[in-house]
Amino acid sequence: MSKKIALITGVTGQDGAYLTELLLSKGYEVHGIKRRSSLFNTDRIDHLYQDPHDIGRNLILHYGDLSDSTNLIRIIQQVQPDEIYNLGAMSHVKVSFDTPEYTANADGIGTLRILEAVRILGLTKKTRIYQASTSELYGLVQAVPQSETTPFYPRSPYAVAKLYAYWITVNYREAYGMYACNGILFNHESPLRGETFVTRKITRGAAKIAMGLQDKLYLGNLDAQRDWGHAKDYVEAMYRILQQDVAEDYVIATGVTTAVREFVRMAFAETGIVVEFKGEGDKEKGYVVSCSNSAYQLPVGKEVVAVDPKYFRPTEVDLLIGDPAKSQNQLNWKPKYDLKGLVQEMVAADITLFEKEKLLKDSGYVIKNQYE
Ligand code: NDP
Ligand code: GDR
Repeated sequence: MSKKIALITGVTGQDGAYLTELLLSKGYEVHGIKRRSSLFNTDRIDHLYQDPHDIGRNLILHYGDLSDSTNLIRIIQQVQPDEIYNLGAMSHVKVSFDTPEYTANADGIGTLRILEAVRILGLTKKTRIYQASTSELYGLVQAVPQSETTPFYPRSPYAVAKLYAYWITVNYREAYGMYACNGILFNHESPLRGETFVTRKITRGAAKIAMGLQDKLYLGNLDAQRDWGHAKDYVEAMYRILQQDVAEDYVIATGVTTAVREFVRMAFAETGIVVEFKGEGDKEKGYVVSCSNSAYQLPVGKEVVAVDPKYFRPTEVDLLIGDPAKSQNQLNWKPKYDLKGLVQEMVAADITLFEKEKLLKDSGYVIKNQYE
């Protein structure tokens, strides 16, 4: 049997990297769409990438953008994929308030462009499409836990764009009989998570503070509650969603929710620092209660976390907790990681990352600071 061909948009992102790894391990030929950038942007998949001159390579990258139908049609025509995973998106909720039109174009209309390309090229019976939908669709809490039947109430330009993408996927499935599905994925994280999402910001901050490379960590709303899983588990669910007899939409979640504040405590605890919070709202701060970190002793009472209202969102999503019953029953999907394991892996990876930085700093090299 000839090998299956997959096309991934957003291949350079967190999920794109784990999904590429998974599909390659299953014998797929994987094509990815990457954006042109003034710097290399393939860090997350460089370990999988093969020299373009190698014959028989099974990971092939194409330049493209979800805002440009011409390149999408050309690439899909050339690749003739069995499966398309549409993971490309401006995926930062807070930034979507700053770039709402671009977000609508890439995240909303971008999905239409993919569906329409498949239709125009006559591939509706051949190509299966996965759309990266999101728990942000639930937005303002209507009911918990949130399932496939819970009403949507998006709370950001990002979520509104993704709502369009959700429904246009359903519409193309119903109108043209396409195998097109939404995975409504709740937050999923990993050491590859973008540095400006809250979990990674916290694990990086905890690692740097514990190593004497940073003084304090500034955060926004500590009360928000999220259902956090591991990206490695979630790409397995994406794959399974496209292997069913009938195309359907699925919630992918752990069913456990945790506040940002608790994530902070867990991450610092991994470095030997016990943090306690005092105060309220934007006056709330996190203080060191004890420090058993052998490498770098922090004094008890030191303020290591503070709230900066600049990270608050104009409209917030307060509580997400998913009901994974359908995916457990129909996809036989169950996460392998729990939150503790996820936090441990993320903090350990960031400590390793900053050990390199510390070595350079101690040897007299200037380390650049990157703030968010
Ligand atoms: P990332 O932000 O890590 O990756 C996004 C990817 O999309 C990157 O490869 C990025 O390219 C690419 N991209 C951005 N804009 C465009 C564009 N205009 N055209 C083509 N590609 C573009 O996101 P994740 O991997 O975390 O998420 C994957 C998808 O799943 C996204 O659609 C996200 O909205 C959605 N999602 C994520 C969840 C999560 O918790 N991680 C939960 C639910 C849904 P570049 O590297 O050049 O920036
Ligand atoms: P989210 O993830 O908005 O849920 O979207 P993010 O990690 O950005 O925020 C989670 C919660 O933490 C609060 N928060 C902060 N967030 C950030 N980024 N920075 C901070 O300093 C901070 N302090 C508190 C936020 O207010 C929020 O409540 C992610 C993205 O991956 C989306 O693409 C995806 O669709 C959803 O998850 C599911």
